[in-house]
Amino acid sequence: MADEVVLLDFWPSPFGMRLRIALAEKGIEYEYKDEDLWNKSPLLLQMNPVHKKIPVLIHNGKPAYDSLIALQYIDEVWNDKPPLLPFDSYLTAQARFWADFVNKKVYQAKKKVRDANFVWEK
Ligand code: GS8
Repeated sequence: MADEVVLLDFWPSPFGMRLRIALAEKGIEYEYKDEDLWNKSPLLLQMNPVHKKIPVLIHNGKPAYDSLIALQYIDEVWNDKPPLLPFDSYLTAQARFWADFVNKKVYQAKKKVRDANFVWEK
């Protein structure tokens, strides 16, 4: 039976983009579902009941969430395709560091700008 893969996402999300790139790199076919984050679908609430956030990767009915965890899941499950992370442990550690840095610093900075209702044009 073919794998059933669904991605719950929101198109501008950098976290969703991670998984879209990973799925494309691995050549995995999937169904894309764009969520309205102001009116979350019952499927999102059911699949990610703890955080209620996108992205969620649903593989044969089972969810994997938090983009970095889902990324690792994709890499491990579709291991017949070239790996997403380097074999070298030091390079893998560096890649993980920068991914975590983006989560904690870059995204938070972007959120502060957005929340300050910054006006670009006057
Ligand atoms: C972050 C997901 C996230 O913030 C990950 O997957 O890496 N650490 C997580 N998702 C946001 C959309 S991206 O701006 C989200 O779902 N927000 C909805 C909410 O907070 O209710």
